[in-house]
Amino acid sequence: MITLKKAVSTAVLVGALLGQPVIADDHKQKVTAEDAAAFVADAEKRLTEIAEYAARIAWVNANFVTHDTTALNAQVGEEYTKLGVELANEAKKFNGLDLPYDVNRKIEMIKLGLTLPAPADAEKTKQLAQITSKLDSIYAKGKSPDGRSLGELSQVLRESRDANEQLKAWTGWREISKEMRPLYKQMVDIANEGSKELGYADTGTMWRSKYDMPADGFATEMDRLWGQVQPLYKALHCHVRAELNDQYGDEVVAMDKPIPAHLLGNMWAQQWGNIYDIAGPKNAGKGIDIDPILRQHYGVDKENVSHEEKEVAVKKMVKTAENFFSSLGFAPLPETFWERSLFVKPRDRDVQCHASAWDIDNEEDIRIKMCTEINGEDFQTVHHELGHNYYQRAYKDQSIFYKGSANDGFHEAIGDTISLSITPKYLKQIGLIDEEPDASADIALLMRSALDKVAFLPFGLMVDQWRWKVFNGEISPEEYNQGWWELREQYQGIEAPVARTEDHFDPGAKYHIPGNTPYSRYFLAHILQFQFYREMCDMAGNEGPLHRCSFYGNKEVGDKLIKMLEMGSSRPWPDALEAMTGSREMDATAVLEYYAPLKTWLDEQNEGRNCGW
Ligand code: X8Z
Ligand code: ZN
Repeated sequence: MITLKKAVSTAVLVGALLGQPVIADDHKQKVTAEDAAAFVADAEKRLTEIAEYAARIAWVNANFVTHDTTALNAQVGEEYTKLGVELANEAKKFNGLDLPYDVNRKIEMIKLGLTLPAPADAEKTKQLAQITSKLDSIYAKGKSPDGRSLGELSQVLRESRDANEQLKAWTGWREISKEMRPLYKQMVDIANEGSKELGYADTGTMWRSKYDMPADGFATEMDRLWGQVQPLYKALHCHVRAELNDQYGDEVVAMDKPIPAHLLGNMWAQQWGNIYDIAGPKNAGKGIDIDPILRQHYGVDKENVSHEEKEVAVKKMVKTAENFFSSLGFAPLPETFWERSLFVKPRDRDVQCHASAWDIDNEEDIRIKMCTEINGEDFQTVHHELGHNYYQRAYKDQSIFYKGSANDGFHEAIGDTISLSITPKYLKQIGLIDEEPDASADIALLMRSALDKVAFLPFGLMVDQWRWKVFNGEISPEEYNQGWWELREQYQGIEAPVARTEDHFDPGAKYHIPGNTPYSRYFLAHILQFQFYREMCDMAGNEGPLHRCSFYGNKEVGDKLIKMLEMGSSRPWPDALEAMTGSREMDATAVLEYYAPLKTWLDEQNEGRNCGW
């Protein structure tokens, strides 16, 4: 999450210049372009004032999840939504006026600013804020019936190879979200009412209107990109299922059915890198086993690591990520980043452990909040979060309306683009390994990466498919869970390991559902990061295979990246994409190029197998 959820999201969103619904204008009073400019200037001032205050409350709430901080968060959320709705309604009166570019773009941003608008009814606005705050806190405090945290349960999925143990962790976590169901339904109803008042058919339509194109066009765009990568996903799925079948037998993993969701090394089966030991190639060269290397490098390769030692190690790992950005020409992180961030799960209180990056004052006060572990997964996540922080700092001199990324997928892609450059060559350069494995390790390296990044694609797509259908009523509250599992099966080829009922609310066990963070951004980021990376590698003069390229230390590449980040959301996203890559279209061919050797290898392995589900 980019944070300031409620607060900064107004600034983060991109105006859908073409995607606006037609709103009848009764022009009772005559308004001019000057009025519009004055309105924008006033809105800018009011939003800036509340943003910092709301960010501080959200930060304290996420770092100390208690009854009182949750109440305070609801209160400021209510205030913020009220202002957002008031401004969005007022903005309508300028419809149809011929306005200068910036005034027009900012007005579109105001109309689209909120993630969950409330209707102009004080009681419902309050209710909505209380519900969303409560959902957040249920997730943050969630424990399985036997008292285990998400971190502990995730460790079982990551490390245990006992299907029963994994099943217990999987079902245990999903008990936390049962109580969310009635709240979620109420929230959907109120937000839809709010969206309708602003002129959108429903909240999902409003979400899809934030991409500088018509809402329908955006859904088609997502399908088009998915179509490009689907054959690669299907090949990976086929091979992984066969390997899981080898490990667990026909009883647990059938060769003609979707894969049971508890065996993929991750609570949501969204990234599968943790089952590399099972799914990795047996007959190809050896890759790099990064977890023990990191533990050794950061000094925690022993039993009984104290909290303090862990914090020191994590800060060093964050320093490594900072160093990559510095090598591209980004200024170092401010001292306050190190003083104010939360790096390790505290021992004595509830925090919102889901990793996030924050920009508290829209200037220099950037921070991360992570319950970091020293392992490959969090090594990547640290780069991901810093990508948000460097983006935030790059656009700090823009208007509050342009303090956001070109589209929300760009924000999610930057840190990941950097971490695609964590190649063996780079690891050797920074002293994590002594020798670079030769080309015989390529399939192993690509498989490790694909288990995370290719496996993620259909998950990245289905989460909002579900929400769009919930918001437009295609999935009714009586079918919340069934609808979720149908989409999981359709897109991912995954199934629940045990029967689920409408007593459960499995979507709620994924952070972004109670947190109301739109999810299409992550799907886009998984395409865009390869597009950016390919371009940056070309610039760096890479001549070898794409997946071996690292642009570490290349200031020319950094300069180009910084220029795009500085644009914030001042221009429609195709302009930013063009500035960076020369193309105005999102395009998955770089994903296909990156994994091409793996695809060939997978197709060989899959010969004679019955793929699909
Ligand atoms: O939520 C995140 C980041 C924070 S924006 C840690 N991610 C998605 C997830 O965890 O579900 C990154 C990848 C997808
Ligand atoms: Zn993120």
